Amino acid sequence: MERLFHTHVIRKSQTCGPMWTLTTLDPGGLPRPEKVLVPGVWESHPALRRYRGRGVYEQEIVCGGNVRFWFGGVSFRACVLLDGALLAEHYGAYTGFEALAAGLPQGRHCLRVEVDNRFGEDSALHIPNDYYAYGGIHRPVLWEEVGDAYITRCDVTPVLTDGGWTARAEITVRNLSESPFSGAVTLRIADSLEEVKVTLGGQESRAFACALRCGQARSWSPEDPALYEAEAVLSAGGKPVDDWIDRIGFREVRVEGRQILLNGAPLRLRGFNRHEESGSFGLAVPVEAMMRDIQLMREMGANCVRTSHYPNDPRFLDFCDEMGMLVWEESHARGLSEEQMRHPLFMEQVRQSTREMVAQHRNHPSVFIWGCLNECADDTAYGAACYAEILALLRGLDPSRPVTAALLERPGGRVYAQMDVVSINIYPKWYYDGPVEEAIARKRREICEQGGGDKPLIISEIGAGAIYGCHDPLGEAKWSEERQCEILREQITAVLDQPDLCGLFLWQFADVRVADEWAMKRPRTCNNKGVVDEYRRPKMAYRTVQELFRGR
Ligand code: ADA
Repeated sequence: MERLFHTHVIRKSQTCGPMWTLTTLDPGGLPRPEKVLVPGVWESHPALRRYRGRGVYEQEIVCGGNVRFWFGGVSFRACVLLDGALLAEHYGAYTGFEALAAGLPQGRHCLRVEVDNRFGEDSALHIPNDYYAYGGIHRPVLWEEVGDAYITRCDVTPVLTDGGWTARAEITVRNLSESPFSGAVTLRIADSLEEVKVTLGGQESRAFACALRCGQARSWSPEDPALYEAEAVLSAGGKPVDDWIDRIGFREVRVEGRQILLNGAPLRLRGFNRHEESGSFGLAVPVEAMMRDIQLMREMGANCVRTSHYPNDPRFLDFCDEMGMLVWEESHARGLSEEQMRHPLFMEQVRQSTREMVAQHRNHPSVFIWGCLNECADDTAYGAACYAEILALLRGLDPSRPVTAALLERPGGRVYAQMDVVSINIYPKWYYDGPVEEAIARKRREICEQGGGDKPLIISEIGAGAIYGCHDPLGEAKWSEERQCEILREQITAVLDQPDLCGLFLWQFADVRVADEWAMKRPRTCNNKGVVDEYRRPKMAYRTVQELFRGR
């Protein structure tokens, strides 16, 4: 399933069967086509552990009429063909996309997805980096039969007024036919219902607005994550023709002075950075493992997670909604210099990741803040202009959430004043010596000088490495579990002791594989700063974090 609940009752929607035929096209691939499981990354196949190249996935589907395929995530270039005709192309592993085939004759059709994870000139965001750029169809694929008019989106924003909650909605309807469409769309949330007339010209797509009073709705919060179904039904001539079901929660996020308020109460963040990766499954994290990750983080006393450094699987966000885990979600981009930001495709690829993230995930109540451009060149005029544009894009797409960006610890930052919440990544005791308090104080001074002193401040990364099973009873050797515990103790205590900080996201929840090009900086070709290793075996730091997080 693409989500953790049914998204359609009227529309015929199903997941493509799990077995696909994979043919690899480049050296180091498979000698002959093989059956593989989707979702999955090809690195899970023992023979393709280090394959970087092209792979063709094929499957036969019996369908007809207007068929809408939905790809939750393909890493990281995709080209979709049906019976040899091109339906869609997509760049970027971490957001979904549609491929539409209109007016198909009923019968067997060959769906072919050409996937490519080679680095190259056309890729500004997927580059050799401190996490792995996997290959494959790593999230579910759906196929749906739709009529000429169907719902493509339903955005719901909870608004708190004197009389309680109101749900403001925009429902986008698309008409595939050349002739005009006229009908109605109804939106139902709990006991409230609202109907809006829909008229569309030939081949037009448009959003229709409505507002539902949901005065009695319970608020969503980490302690009581109350969820509601929002069901939009499109009808023509009084008959239902399509539907769109999502889950929403009523909560308000606001910045006031140096605090982030959730339903009026200040947030104290104690959480983790987490890459979407799990042991031998790579980027195709099974749902069972997603849920367990949240349980592990919760058991350590965390109340939030940052989806570093890209949008995550919507099922992970569904779990967070359900379990009351707050989420910082960010669009894709990590650690790019000004030169890399000047890549001719850089901005367009970041804009696309940002637009798709907000369009696809805005209804998740757990997402309390949007982020972008982790550790890029915020210290140059050109870089700062890129930040300004993407922060403005985020605000324009969704004015209901604050925006931020996790910035590298270095002097000369120019974008603090442009963010609703200032966030910094710092590694005292790991990359350099000196007291943690001093590192924070130094950063604070700079932020104040650059116009960000009156804003909330989050330590978006702080942490230390340890190789699972590596011990030094004296606690002196870096990479030992003992030393990691010591450093994390100092870092966490220093941050949580400062009441005017909003809190921290530890770097990181679990060890992750990194690009081969990073191997000389990263033992085991992994980023080993996890509190658990890539198989979720707890390091000694698990208990340390638990003691410190739970004690607050
Ligand atoms: C940065 C970066 C992370 C990771 C981390 C580290 O802050 O944002 O992706 O690379 O450093 O481990 O050094």
